[in-house]
Amino acid sequence: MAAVTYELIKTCKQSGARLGRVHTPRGSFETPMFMPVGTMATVKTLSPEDLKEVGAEIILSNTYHLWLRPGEDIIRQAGGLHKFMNWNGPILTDSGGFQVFSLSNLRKITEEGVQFRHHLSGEKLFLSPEKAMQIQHALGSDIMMAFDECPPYPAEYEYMKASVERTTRWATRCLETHEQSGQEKAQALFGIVQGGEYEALRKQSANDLTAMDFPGYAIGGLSVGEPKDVMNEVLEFTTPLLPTNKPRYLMGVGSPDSLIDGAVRGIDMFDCVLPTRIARNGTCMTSSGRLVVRNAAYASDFRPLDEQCACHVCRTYSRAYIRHLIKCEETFGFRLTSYHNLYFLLNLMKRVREAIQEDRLLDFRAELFEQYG
Ligand code: PRF
Ligand code: ZN
Repeated sequence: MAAVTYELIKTCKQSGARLGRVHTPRGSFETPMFMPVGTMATVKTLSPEDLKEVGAEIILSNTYHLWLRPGEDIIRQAGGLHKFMNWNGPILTDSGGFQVFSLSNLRKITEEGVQFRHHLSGEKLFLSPEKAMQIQHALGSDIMMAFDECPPYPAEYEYMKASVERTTRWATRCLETHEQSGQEKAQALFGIVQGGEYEALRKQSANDLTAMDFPGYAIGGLSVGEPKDVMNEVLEFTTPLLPTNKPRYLMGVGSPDSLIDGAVRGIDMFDCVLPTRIARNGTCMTSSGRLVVRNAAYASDFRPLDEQCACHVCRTYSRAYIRHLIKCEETFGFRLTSYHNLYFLLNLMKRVREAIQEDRLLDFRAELFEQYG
């Protein structure tokens, strides 16, 4: 039995979205699900207890950052990432592929891997499929991601084709490293479908990766600057290429509208820094759209961030108070907005699951878009 399995509960008759359950060695969660991002082994400003309170059931962390600091040996010595950070629920780790491309300078891609310079110190570093797997084995995440290349948008067809083929060869090397590690019952490895906006390349990527029988598949290379309708179109022709008995994960997507649009196209898992990142610059997700609580308009507004939200922050603190804290750069202010934004998104996913259960996800989508603006 694989470390991670997927159970399809039902398909929404109105939208085609899937209600399911993912089983991991550290518990199960219902899908569609959003994963908060804990890059540095912390979801910024929040404790594991807060994460449980806002409804997080699985979190994401990053191979790239934890490899550089504190280094995977220290996390191995701690007994793995779960113990190190005191989060006992499932953890998914990204492979570092994407972070190398988005953060580092002067990278050079070869068949062997990626050579690059540290985004802060300038130190010369090298990441390969084997290295990315060794680090993820040391971290002990429940779901590990294959090492891939996420090309920029737009990329020429010929470049994308060569890149997709290399990403597939890298996935084979990740799988071989995983099979030799003896960790197959404890940790699952997901493949990542690439191919940009090119249908033929998504097809090639999905066919080659599904032949390798990963326990789950991600769709990478989206939300990299392409228009929204391009992303939706790519999802429309890509998810049908993936097996129905495995989870599908759309990487790096987390705006409320995109979560629903992804679910409608058969996506089960999402992650994004968006809710926590915008929280730290004073922007809140609410049922009537984004609210920039740091704006002067809220200086003496004693209503909650979102009058329809039942979270602890909305039941306790005012816009005026939170605006004051954020204007003063008080860390408590960032904590309050982060808490609310994650509660808001995780609650949205819960409502999406209820709507799927009741075959009315398109109605729910219309209502939400109407209100959200
Ligand atoms: N690959 C990996 N991580 C990612 C992406 C990807 O393509 C994306 C794309 N939005 C986000 N995170 N490994
Ligand atoms: Zn709230």
